[in-house]
Amino acid sequence: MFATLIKIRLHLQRNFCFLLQPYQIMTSVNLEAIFQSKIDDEVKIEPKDWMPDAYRKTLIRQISQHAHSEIVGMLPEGNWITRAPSLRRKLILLAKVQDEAGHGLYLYSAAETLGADRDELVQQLLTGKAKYSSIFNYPTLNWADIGAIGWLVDGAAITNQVMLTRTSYGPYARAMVRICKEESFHQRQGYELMMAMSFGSPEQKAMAQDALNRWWWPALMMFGPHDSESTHSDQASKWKIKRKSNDELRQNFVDVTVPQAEYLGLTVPDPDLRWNEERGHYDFGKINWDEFWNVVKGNGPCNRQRIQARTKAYEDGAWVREAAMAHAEKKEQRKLQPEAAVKAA
Ligand code: FAQ
Repeated sequence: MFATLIKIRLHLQRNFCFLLQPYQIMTSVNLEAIFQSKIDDEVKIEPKDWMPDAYRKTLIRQISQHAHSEIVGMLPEGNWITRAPSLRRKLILLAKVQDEAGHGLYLYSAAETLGADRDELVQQLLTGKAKYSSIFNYPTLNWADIGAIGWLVDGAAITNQVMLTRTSYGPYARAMVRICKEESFHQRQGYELMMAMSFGSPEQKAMAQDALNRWWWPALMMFGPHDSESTHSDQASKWKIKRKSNDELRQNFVDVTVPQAEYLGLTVPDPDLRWNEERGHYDFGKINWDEFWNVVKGNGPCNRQRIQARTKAYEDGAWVREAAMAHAEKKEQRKLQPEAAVKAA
């Protein structure tokens, strides 16, 4: 009965708060309760809604890390655009890498709706203050790596991001709908490339196997630490930012991907991998968490190279930002003083 009364009160406050008299100032406890009730009722949180500072901070952290991952993620594949073996493959790869840039753009924009300053976020990436996905610190050594990235890395990304289309923050959820559609194309092009290699010559098949050997474990690490070690998961789940845990998503990915490797005739590099009839899932071996944390802390095979490349891109792009600012200023002036602007021109 008491719970029902509270629910009714929250409903009235949430939907009819404009009727409240000015003297009825809501306490932060009230605001938090209204916020949580919206989350519980699957109502999306929008930029102008009240939200706890910690929710805003968590989202800015996660969305900006995600945006950084997208634009750093352009580098390992971008490296192969000039060396793609045919015009068809070059076009596909070019389009995919451009898509990743677009994903970065939507995500930085989503972070800006939370009051984050985009330039500050980029500075955090370039100075090593902000994280980005560990996976992009591994090198692309042969052409089959491009297939393995599409198949495994985009495959892991979709597994995680389909959940994020239902995340509680509206702009992030909506950005993820489009991103997932594109990632799904990326995953298919990667698998199609792996099929061409695996069903090709013995040398091509060996390249595909080598790529799988090197990308399998880093792909499993993309889902983050075990649930027991995950610092943000509990709170992120209460706020429905996350709807599945790191380990649940990792297991989903393994269950879906192992039969795909079997179809290709490739061997997953894990001697402990076997189907567990009782659990209805694959059991798999231990992840090397020392390697994971080492990469996350900046000591992976390509961390320095990646940040150097992003820093160069940022510096080389300074004139574009300056020109855009000057153009925006001119437009603003024209709006304020249309006649003076015409005379000056
Ligand atoms: N790498 O408490 P949790 C893509 C950090 S996009 C580096 O479990 P959370 C598309 C974590 O930040 C791939 N750091 O954290 C593409 C936290 O550190 P902090 C990126 C990691 O946030 C394809 C600490 O460990 N996707 O691939 C990693 O609840 C091909 C504790 O971890 C997203 O960003 C990692 N793998 O869960 C592009 C999706 N894992 O911040 C180009 C959105 C964890 O306290 C080519 N993000 N950490 O200093 C998420 O879903 C979550 O942030 C997780 C981590 C699941 C990544």
